[in-house]
Amino acid sequence: MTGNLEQIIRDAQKAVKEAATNEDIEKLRVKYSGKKGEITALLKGLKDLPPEERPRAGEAINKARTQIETAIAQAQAGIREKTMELRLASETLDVTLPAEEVPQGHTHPNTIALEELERIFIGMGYEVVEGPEVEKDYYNFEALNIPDGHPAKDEQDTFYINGDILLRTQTSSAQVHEMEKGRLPIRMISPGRVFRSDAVDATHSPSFHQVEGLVIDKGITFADLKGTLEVMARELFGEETKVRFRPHHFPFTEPSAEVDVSCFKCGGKGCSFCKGEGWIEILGCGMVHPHVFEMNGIDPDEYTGFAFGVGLERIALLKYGIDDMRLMYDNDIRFLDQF
Ligand code: 2U9
Repeated sequence: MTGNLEQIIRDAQKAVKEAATNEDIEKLRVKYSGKKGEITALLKGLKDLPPEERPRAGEAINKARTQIETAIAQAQAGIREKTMELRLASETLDVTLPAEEVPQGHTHPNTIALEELERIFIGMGYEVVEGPEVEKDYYNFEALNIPDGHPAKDEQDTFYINGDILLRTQTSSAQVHEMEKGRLPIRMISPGRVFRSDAVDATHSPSFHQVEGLVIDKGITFADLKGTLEVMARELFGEETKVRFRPHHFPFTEPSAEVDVSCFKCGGKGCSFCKGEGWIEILGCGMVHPHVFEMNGIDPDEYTGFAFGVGLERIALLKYGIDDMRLMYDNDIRFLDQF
């Protein structure tokens, strides 16, 4: 019996030593201490021994069981330790390696152009005031001297929501809200999205962005308008830029003008960019029409003012030499990545 036990212990210890995985160990535990295990069988066999031999045999078997179970527990601890070592080795971080590059977002060319315009006008003491995109006919047309039946109203293919509620066709509507507050003087720009029922092509979109400016104070003249837009043009397109005012007509300004800048590609000599003209049209402007003042409760004999409107996409396309406005709305990463 004792000889047999010693053999079992030796075999078990050898097998445990050779076991490489938790599964191997578990098999050995079952083999020796499981319900049908060798040690369990010996313990069950005690009852067949003469009663006087049972205590000694029982003690020997229990000692053997403890020895085998201790070997198993040690082997399990060893495997746990080895597994942890392998895991730590495989998860080791080299903190000196350069970090993986995370793709960065880019500022949209429209946003770059807007931020530049805001910087220029804030620098001249203007406030930036946004207004609602859904407007009443009054704020978009009537208060800007565009009554029902006026050709300018029919020309601007307006998206009507219902009755006299529409999607604004110009951000001047935000400036009417500001005039309505009755706080003068006003020095403001209104950037924002506008809507016109235009077919999409390289230079048109049913939704684009404007920045419109409005200055109202006592003694404001066309010279102030010219000086302001010259500063803007030089900041936007470079110190050498010249500005030209051509007479035009808008219902909300009188007199009105369209403004060209000298071509910043050829310096005004004429090239493919300015189509040989030497000049590039950038905006419309004028002195606020007396009717607009009267509609908004401002005395045109006491106050004068100027206004201008810039198409933001137009400025961005010109500045970055982009030849198709549709690129501005596609959100193609290959386009946006370049800014
Ligand atoms: C008030 C009175 C007058 C704003 C003005 C323009 C001229 C103009 C266009 C530029 C390109 C629109 O985006 S565009 O198609 N705008 O030419 N806008 S004067 O005049 C105002 C504004 C507010 C109270």
